[in-house]
Amino acid sequence: MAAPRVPAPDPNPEIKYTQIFINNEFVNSVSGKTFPTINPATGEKICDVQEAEKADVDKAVAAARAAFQLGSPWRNMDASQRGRLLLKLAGLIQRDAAYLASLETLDNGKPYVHSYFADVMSPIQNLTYFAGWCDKITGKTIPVDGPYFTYTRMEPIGVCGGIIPWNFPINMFIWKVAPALAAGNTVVIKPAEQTPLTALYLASLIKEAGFPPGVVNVLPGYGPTCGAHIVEHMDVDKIAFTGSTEVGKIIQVAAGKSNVKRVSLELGGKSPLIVFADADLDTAVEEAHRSAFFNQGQVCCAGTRTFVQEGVYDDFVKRSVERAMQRTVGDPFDMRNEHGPQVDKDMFDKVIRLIESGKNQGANLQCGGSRHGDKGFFIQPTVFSDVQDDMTIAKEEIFGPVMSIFKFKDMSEVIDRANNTTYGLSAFVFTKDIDKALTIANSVQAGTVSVNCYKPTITQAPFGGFKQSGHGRELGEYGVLEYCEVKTVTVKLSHKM
Ligand code: TXE
Repeated sequence: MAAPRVPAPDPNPEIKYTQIFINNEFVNSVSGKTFPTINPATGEKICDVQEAEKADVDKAVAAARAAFQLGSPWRNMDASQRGRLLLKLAGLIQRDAAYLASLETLDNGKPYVHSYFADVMSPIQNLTYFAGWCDKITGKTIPVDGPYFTYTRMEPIGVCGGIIPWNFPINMFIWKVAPALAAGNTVVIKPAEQTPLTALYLASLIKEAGFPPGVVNVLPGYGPTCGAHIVEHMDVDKIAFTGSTEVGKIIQVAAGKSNVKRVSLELGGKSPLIVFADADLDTAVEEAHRSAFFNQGQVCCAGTRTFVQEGVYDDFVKRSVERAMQRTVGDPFDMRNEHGPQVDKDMFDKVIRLIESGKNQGANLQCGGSRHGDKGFFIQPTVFSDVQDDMTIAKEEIFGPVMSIFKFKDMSEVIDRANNTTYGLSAFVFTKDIDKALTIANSVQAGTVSVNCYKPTITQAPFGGFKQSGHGRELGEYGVLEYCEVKTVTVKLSHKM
């Protein structure tokens, strides 16, 4: 199959929208405050964006509530028409694919080709998938005792708050908005403060697609102010959050303290990637590399603990180091580069601190280990071997381009060690033996398991965490059901029938 053609990037995309989006209008913040967004490849400011705080959240929630009232254009709309609007939005994203991918690369720093596929093509697929759900979210009839007719209705929950991170800004936006709208909810969404620009452009496309005012509202701002107020708001019915476990815990408490709003959390991970000695080593090395370094390692389901069986350990380390050293790092608009900067200075500092801890605690630094270049937030692809389970890099989520390789002897040992973490998002196993593959698949505490591939997220299949990686599921049928309330209706009949 021929590789899909990627349109050329625009390294200087015009910044069209920097205001808050409420009721299908772009407006300034009530306080008049703004905040800067930075180009991670240079460390320079791109522009200032209006900063939403409590008063802006109140306005947005009121707009979303009004749009959700019974009798509103949105509530009266046929489900099939909701699907057509989602498809229209997908078409507009496709029309502006090169622009959106360029804007994302500018704001987030990820290589343009990755912006194009992971943050434009993938969201289009998601929208198309969830568009199909709109008129297929059905209830049941239930054979109850006595002269009654009982059925269930799947109803929208109401005003849904979305709080999203910066690692896949467009994708995360669509993961929250598409299933919420498919189920008939309205949305107030806060993009991450590091990457507000594509969310604001998407807002303009939502208006252009024809969604009624108030159905989607976009609030750029900071977590402890804007985000926290969405979470504690008494008129928000559900929060869907992707981000750190630390903030996930705060959100769950705040939801409970306010109005017991529904919560779904997709948090961090420390996922094991297990390579048995009988694995196809070429595949295992390449997929382990992709799993550790894709998106500069800023992936919640990255395989950040690479367990390799002793017979192939040295060979695997050697080949993984060669592959990491070939990784092309630099200007994310240059389509030859596979690797860009970390998203901001805080994340850069965190990753460097964790790399230093690996060096200090005795892990064997095979390559990388420092910053790349002299501007922006680039870090060299880094490989540590001889990593021990009690080292900080074995326990903390690094969220950077660091592969940590551990040695193991046998099945029961590797299962225990794989599960010895507070997280439980994904796991990966490489072996030619179906018995070993399924033993691992059934034993690891993880929401998704990939066998002989790195495939943690699939549009049609549920994704989410065990343990402190969160709860609730996104994508697939489970993803849309997270945005529904089940109502049971019972009708008294004159006699049993
Ligand atoms: O996350 P935060 P940060 C992990 C990863 C990373 C670490 C910190 O290990 O290094 O988290 O990243 C908003 N109330 N992940 O600081 O703070 C915030 O504005 C409400 C894994 O970026 O959790 C942003 O929109 N909202 C992860 C979002 O939460 C709050 C992706 C995420 O920010 C808030 C990102 C508050 N009190 C980081 N505080 C994944 N699961 O993919 C912050 N926010």
